[in-house]
Amino acid sequence: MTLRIGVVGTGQMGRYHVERLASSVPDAQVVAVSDVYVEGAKQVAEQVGARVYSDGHDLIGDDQVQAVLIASPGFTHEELTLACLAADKPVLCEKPLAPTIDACLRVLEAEAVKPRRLVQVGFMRRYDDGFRALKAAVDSGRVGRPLLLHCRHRNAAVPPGFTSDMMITDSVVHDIDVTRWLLGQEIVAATVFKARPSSLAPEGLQDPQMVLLETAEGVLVDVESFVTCQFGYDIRYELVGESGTVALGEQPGVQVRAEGRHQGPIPADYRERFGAAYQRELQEWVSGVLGGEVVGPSAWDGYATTAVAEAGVESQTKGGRVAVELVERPALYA
Ligand code: ISE
Repeated sequence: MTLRIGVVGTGQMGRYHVERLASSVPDAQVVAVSDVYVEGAKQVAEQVGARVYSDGHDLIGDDQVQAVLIASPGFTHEELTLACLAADKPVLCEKPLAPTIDACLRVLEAEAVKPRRLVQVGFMRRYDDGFRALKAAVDSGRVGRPLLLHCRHRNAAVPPGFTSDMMITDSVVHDIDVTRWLLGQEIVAATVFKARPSSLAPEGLQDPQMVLLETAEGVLVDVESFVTCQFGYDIRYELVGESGTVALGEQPGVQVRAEGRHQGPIPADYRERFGAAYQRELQEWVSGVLGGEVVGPSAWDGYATTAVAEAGVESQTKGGRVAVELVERPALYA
């Protein structure tokens, strides 16, 4: 059985997903693509023999499209996801589910009345071998009850137009998701601290920042967000439990991370670091949809992370600790 997929958005991420679906997800066929920049969509469509639309809604309405992957900019996610729900089509929406809490809640409300889940949010770290090994080690109880989690999230550079609040909503949002998934707890507060800005960051970008998250059971999580670190894509985690630690991304011996991105085993960006995870994310989504089940990160996960990110942005602008209050979790996401 083959799943016929329509991909909305053929920018960097959309193209990347189309190529992967076409080359390495055997049960998937990309039958349609759309982008407001139609010329770009045409180029992508030609590579895989797909139909082209300029409007994502037309793609969603195409009878040939059985499931939709949304990789257009975040501000379009809400209306496109709602359109997929209205058409009863499974949808894999790149993060964020939507940029505001209210928009996420509208998606939750629309999905919560359905008999089964249709929405999956693209938090790909959950599909990475290393992150799965980290979770397995924590769940095994080998290091005891989790107390602290240290996260390092460094990007070599960011595209033009990347703003200080996007460091939370586009970047730290992954660490928010990993925290909730790894610990199985919601986050109840966020505080953002601004470091002395790097002279190598673009004018006006507050880089780096330190984000302190507090979970419902009192685990403290610090996230370093440094998006112009120059040397490469450097993702590290260390969980501190009552009787030990589990680390991801560290290697034995002293590691000097400097002197150019090509030195040492440091990936250049998230596509290189998480290539296998993206691959598994797509494969498991396609197999799940074909089997009638969507089990990956849910609209609830999308809502909860946006709620924490919004608290982070409020702390960033107004200062101080901002509490997070979630609505009651609908039964569909129990
Ligand atoms: C991307 O999703 C990532 O994985 C990166 O870590 C993040 O910093 C980047 O801005 C994202 O778009």
